[in-house]
Amino acid sequence: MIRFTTAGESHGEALVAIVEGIPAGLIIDVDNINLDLARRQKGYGRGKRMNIETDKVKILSGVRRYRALGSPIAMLIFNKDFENWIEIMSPVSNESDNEPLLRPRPGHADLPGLMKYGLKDFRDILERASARETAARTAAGAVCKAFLKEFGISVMSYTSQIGSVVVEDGLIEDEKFWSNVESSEVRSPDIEADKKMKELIDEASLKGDTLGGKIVVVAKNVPVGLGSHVQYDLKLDGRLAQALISIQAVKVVEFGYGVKLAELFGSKAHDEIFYDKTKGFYRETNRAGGVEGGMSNGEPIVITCTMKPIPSLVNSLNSVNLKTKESAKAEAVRSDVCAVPAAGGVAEAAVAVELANALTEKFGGDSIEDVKKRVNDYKERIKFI
Ligand code: EPS
Repeated sequence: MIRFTTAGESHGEALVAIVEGIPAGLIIDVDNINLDLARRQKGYGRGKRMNIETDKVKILSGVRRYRALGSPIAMLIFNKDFENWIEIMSPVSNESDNEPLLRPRPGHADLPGLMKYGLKDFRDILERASARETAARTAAGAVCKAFLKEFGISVMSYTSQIGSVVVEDGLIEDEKFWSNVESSEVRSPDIEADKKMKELIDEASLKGDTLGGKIVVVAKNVPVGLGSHVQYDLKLDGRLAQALISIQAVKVVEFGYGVKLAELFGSKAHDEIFYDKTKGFYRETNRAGGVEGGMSNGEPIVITCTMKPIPSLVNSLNSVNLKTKESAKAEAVRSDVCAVPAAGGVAEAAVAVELANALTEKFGGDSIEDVKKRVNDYKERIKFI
């Protein structure tokens, strides 16, 4: 089983990720993890915090001489900004004379968190609720991506919508498509859309407003049969959906045609099955998005995530002062105008962890060579059933 946990507050000293279950022998390349962290920091519409941080991981355990030991891999990402917050965030002193945050932001964890945990200053909630935590998830995901790569499985993402600007076609088999994505500041495959998205982000920024959008995550070369139809919590789509919807601001997760399926006749909603002597079973469409009956079906897994506009607005929404109970504008805290491009890398990480977990569930873990052998045997068995 591959699983991970994270710790850390946005302006605390560091973020922590602990990944368990990575088979021994897997090569762990810190530079690759750092590349994913850098991708997460980029994106048109990011806030000023990203000028302060240069996220890099320090591996504390579970790796020796570049190879996983099979023991928990603990990783640390220092928050450079901590030095500006030592007084406010110190776990060992009470010297700060900072006023508590009292005007909760609608759409954020501030108010429900404060009520649930019986606290008085909603900084105690926002620090952990912040999307800063996704840096730790990205590090965990990068380790899982390295594991998946051993089996030829790749996980990529692109931005398909920001505000009202929509990218129509996802030519996911086209290499140019992906190189456009990686060179676009909004991770759009379409140069025209890239321009319009940036204009819209500028407009939102000028108005003190924010923007959401859609990300498409694509996992290729996933073997048939990850996940299972036999129990609700084994279904691969259910597990992927949970991992993705837990990303800050993600409100909708769709597989393949997703919500569009509601308007179609059944005859146009599924992927008919064909057989060819050399290819074996194949499909001409991928409306299911690579998952049928809670199992991967060998087609690319295609998932669209909708992200709401970030609820930290410079031009704040109406709220209430927790002390006086009078109407007041919500606290305006530093934030991003649009984090959709950054969220692509986070969504890749979430998918990578779930796929890596499902892979070890089916084929076992412990040693990377053992897993490879079992995957190859299985692929041989199902080749021409
Ligand atoms: C983020 C760091 C945060 C925010 C953002 C994401 O840094 P700071 O609060 O110091 O500006 O920029 O978090 C949010 C959007 C949010 O609502 O919490 C990051 O590292 O991604």
